[in-house]
This record gives sequence, C-alpha cells and structure tokens, in this order.
Amino acid sequence: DAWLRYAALPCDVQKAASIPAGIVALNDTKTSPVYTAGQELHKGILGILRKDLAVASTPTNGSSITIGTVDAFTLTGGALPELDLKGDGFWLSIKNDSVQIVGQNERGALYGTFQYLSMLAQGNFTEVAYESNPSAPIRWVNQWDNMDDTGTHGSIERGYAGPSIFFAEGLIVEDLTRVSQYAHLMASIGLNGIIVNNVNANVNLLNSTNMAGLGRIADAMRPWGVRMGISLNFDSPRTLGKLTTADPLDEGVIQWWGDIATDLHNHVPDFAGVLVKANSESQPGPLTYNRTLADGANLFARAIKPHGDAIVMFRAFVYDNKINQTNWKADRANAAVDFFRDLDGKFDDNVVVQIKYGPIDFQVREPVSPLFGHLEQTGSVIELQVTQEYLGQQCHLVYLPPLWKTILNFDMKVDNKPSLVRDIVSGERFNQKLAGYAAVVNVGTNTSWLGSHLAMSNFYAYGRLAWEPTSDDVSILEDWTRLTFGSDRTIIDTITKMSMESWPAHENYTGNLGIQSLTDITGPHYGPKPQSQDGNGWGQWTRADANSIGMDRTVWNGTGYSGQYFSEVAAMYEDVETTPDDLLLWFHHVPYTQKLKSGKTVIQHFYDAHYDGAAVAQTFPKQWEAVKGLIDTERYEEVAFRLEYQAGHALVWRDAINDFYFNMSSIKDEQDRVGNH
Ligand code: GCW
Repeated sequence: DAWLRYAALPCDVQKAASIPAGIVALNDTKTSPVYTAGQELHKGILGILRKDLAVASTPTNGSSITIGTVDAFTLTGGALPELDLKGDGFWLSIKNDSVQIVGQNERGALYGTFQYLSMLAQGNFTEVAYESNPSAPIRWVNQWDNMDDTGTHGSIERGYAGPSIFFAEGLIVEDLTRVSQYAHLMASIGLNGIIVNNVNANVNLLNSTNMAGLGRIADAMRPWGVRMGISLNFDSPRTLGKLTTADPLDEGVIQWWGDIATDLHNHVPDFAGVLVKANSESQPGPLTYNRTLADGANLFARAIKPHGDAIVMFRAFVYDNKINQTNWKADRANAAVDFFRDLDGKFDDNVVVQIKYGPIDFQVREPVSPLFGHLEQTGSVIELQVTQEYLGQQCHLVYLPPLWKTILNFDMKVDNKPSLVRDIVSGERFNQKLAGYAAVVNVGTNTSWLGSHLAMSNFYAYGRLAWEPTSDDVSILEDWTRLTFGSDRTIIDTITKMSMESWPAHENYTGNLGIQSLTDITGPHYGPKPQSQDGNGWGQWTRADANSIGMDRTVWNGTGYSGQYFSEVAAMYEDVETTPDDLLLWFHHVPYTQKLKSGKTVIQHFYDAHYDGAAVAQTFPKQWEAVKGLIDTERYEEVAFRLEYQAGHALVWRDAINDFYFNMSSIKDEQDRVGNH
C-alpha cells in the first residue's frame, strides 16, 4: 500500500475528530473514478478513524461527504462558488458537517478525495475551502518493462525491484491485481497516464493476443483514472507486418499503422497515446529512410488522430552513440537541439516532444537541456527518472526532488523574458495546450514496489511536483513520511535530515563540478568506474589527462554547446568566470590547479568533496538508529541494511575516484589522505 496505509490514528485523536455521517458518490458505475473515490473514502475512513460510513450514490438527508463532477453536483442542486477549474482540477471544501469534493471531471473528483484522505491520515482536520488545478495536463509514468519473448519473467531495463508486474514470457500476465494497485498509487498523487512497455520496444506487443491483453491492462487502471499507452518500435511494419520498408511516407506503411491504431482503439477506447524512441542508440527511425523526425512523429499522429484525443510523445533522446573523441568539437550534448530546433512548427498538433532534463542522460548534475525553450510551437514534456539508474539504483538513499526542482526552477530566459522550465512544461510560457511530465518509474513485483522503502518518497514526490512544481520538497517529504511511517517527530526529522543531505552527498562522492556520474557507463551504470567515460563513442567524456580535465563546450574554443542557450544564459556558461562551480567541468576544460570560486583548486575540491560526501553517508546508519522501535522491525531492518551498504559503498566510491585522479594528475592531497589508505 506504500503511502496509502490508512493506519488508525491514536484513539484520542479519533474520538475528537468530527466528520460527516455518510458518503455520497454521485456515480454508481463501477468503472467510474467517482465510484472508486466513494469506495476509497469508505476504506480510508474505516482505517484511519474506525468509522464505517455508508456510501450512497444520491444525496441523503444527513450530513455527508459528497463526491462528484461539477456537472453531477449542480444537477443534484448543490451550490458552488465561482470556480476556475482546469482539466483534472478539483474543489475541496471541508466543514464539520459537510464536505464537498467536486472535480472538473471524474478524475478530478478522485484526486480531491485522495487529498482529503491524505489530510485525515495525517490527523489534519482543518476546515478548508479551495480549488486545486494540476500544473500541466500530461502527468505520466513510463515503465521500461520488457516483453521477454520466452523463458524469462518480464525483466525491466534499469528496474531494481524484480520482474515486471505487466509482462511475462512474451505475454501480458493473467493476474493484474498489482497493476490496479499501481494505478491506485498513481491516482493518489495525481498521475493520469502510463506507458507500460520499454521504449526499446518489442514488436510482439502488437500481436493479437497482446492487443487483447492491453485491453485488460486498461480495464484494470481505468477505475483509477489512469489511461494507458504503449511504446512503439519504428520498424514494426517490416518486422511484424512483413512489409519491405518502414518509411513513414510510404502508403503501405501509413495504412499498416492506421490498422494498428484502429485495432488498439477497439481494445482500448480511451487509449492515451504512444511513446516513440527513434534513431537513438542504433534504433531505427525516420532518418534511416531519409525522412525527418517530424515525418516520423506525424506518421503516428495521423494514425491515431481519428480515435479520440490520444497523443504521440516523441522522444528527443536522439543521438549517435558512435561519435569520435579525437574530434575536439564532437559533442553528444549538442544532439537534441541540433536535431529538433528546426522542426518546431512541423509537428502535428497531437505531438509532444519528451525531453530528458539534461542533454546527456539522468546524471547527478547536468545543466538543463537547452531544447527547453527552442520549441515554441510544439508542447514539451520533461522526462525525469524515479528509478535511480545513475544514482545508486535504489541501494543508495538519494532524495531527488532537490535535483528536479533545480531543473524546474531554472530560467532559460528565452528572448530575454522569464522562462522557467516549469512554466515551459506547464504549457504556459509558449501557450501550449499539451505539455507536462513523464517519469521513468520502473516499479517491479517487489512488495516495496521500488525495491527500497525510502526510494518511494521519490515516486510520491514526483506526482506531487507534477501537480504543483512550486511545492516545497521538505513538506512533500514530511507528508510522505507521516503517511508511510506515522507522525512521530523523531521519524519525520530523521528521514528529512538524511534525505535532504542525500543528493549533495551523492554528488560529492560520485562526480562533482559537473563532471557527471563517474560510473560504469558502458556496463550497468553502477559503482565507480571513471576510466569508462572516455575512449568510446558514447560521448559522456571527461577528457581527463595528466594536466587537465573537463569538456570544452564553449563557442569560442569548444563544441559550441553553450551557444545553444539563449543569450544571457549562453554568456554565463561561455565564460569560465561566470560558470557556477557545480557545472565548471561540464562547460570548460581546465587544469587541475584551476582555482574555483571557493578558493580551492579543482583537484583539491575533488579530494575534499569525496571525503565529505562519504562522511555524510557514514552518518546515515547511525541517524537511522534513532527510529528503532518507532517503526516496525521489518521496514526498520530493511532500510538499515541498505544504509549500511551505502555507507560502505560510499567509501569505495571515494577511494576509487580519488585514487584515479591522484594517479592521473600526480598532485598530492593537501591533507595527505589520498593514496595512503
Ligand atoms: O538512460 C539510458 C539507459 C537505457 C535507456 C536509454 C533511453 C531504455 O541506459 O537503458 O533505454 O537511456 O532512455 O532510451
């Protein structure tokens, strides 16, 4: 149940709580989110307050909690103040004898219900009356679940919590209980869509058995207001359809995708859309046929257009993974803008471009992808990662909202006007109807969902931030902690302190000054392996040698990447003096003896930061001991185990990285720690 435990409040709090006598959910169709909301409220109140309220579907005489859409509510004679509700938004009014939860649509009513339940579960009985709207219409999850044709049980690319809850042995699993539980969690944090299969898509998802299976998945998630979509493989007309080409302008190909879309729509009438990874990491795509990426995206856009409001999420993660490091000007970071800038205005209106937050790949520190800001006529979706691919793979505690907020609050200053990333992905800055959020989550069959109890705060916070990106990361965390572990102040303070220390610590012991996550980039992306960054075509280079380190991404002498930003930001990054320390080596190639703004040299900062970061991780097991006896033993022990491991692994990281640069630079640590252990 994760944060939806609905644990009983202490008896005295239960007694003092005064809530209405019944529940009225203004829709009795079992698949409707309003019906679901009524049932959920019943269950939640029974758990939290031990009160068994009757649920009716038409207004009753007594005091009640009424849940419905604006339309249903007004039809029953209910009065509302003047509201300005956007899609999925809700009005919540809580008084002792009457609670109104009114959604702009059914989903909104469900979200309002979860908000009310979250307050009750935290022992908050304040009277309130307000409306709440999501920041953006698209608030999705991406799963990277594989079909695994035979023999294996639905593996998940970069998934760290066991096999898939959706697939096994090339098919969609029979028992979808976990799938509807997943939708339950998603709905509780305002998420409204999911792509269920890996972007590295298996064409067999489109065979007739699996089409029917997709219908079953959609049925399992629909009562929670979660719409389902899938990733497509660009080459499917050839590999599955046995056509001779997958050229997006070929009549036969157009027809083939049109038939697929019709078939999908027959099984899933409220189909959410398709996600497409094309011409990336050796995947096929429109460029293979000398067509543009927009031609590729529009192929799908036109196929699905006749069937409702489904959309195409076309990924901007298009790059060549075989670039040549001997070319000083080669730079993978340039790829997204190079490929997409000139396509603005060429995409159909049901296409959005899904952009990873940084130009490379979910690193511990990256500048904001400069592509945000270049698409004024096409909606942008930001791609975040809940699954901690480069950030300790859930074996390390890393609370991610501070990283995400750094990105979302960044001002791109497009045309010298305020252009915060969060206002671009809300659709506001460029007046886009379609825009928003996608996060790679990769839950698995592990009972903790992500394989780590504490990692779930990232999933929870993702939904909360997609709804309201200005929310405070500490209060989100405190809400999550109260819902997950209870309201004891020691628990809240312990988890908050460790979590807020975790990203800076991780950055310190893995890769600082914008050098990226110095992990094994040609292998599992886990553990230290600084030597793997350079000398290959992946372009996550550091260009470290005996004297100097960093990528020169300036316009005057480097790859030109800094020039992809708009003037004020471009000028800041172009100059070594004005580039913030935490991105220095992302933008500049400098001697190890270069002085930072802090006064330290680059190399001494490396040494110190690795010692500092590892020292913070050393405190985690001890900090956690404070909650012993305050939470159940099972979760206490499981978290303790992981934190102990992290403390040890942080030492491995520290020494591996420091030794590597000591050996390379031959510069001694001022404190004489490096090389002496
Ligand atoms: O982050 C990288 C991952 C790949 C992933 C790819 C992508 C699904 O290492 O595993 O593939 O990016 O985002 O497409």
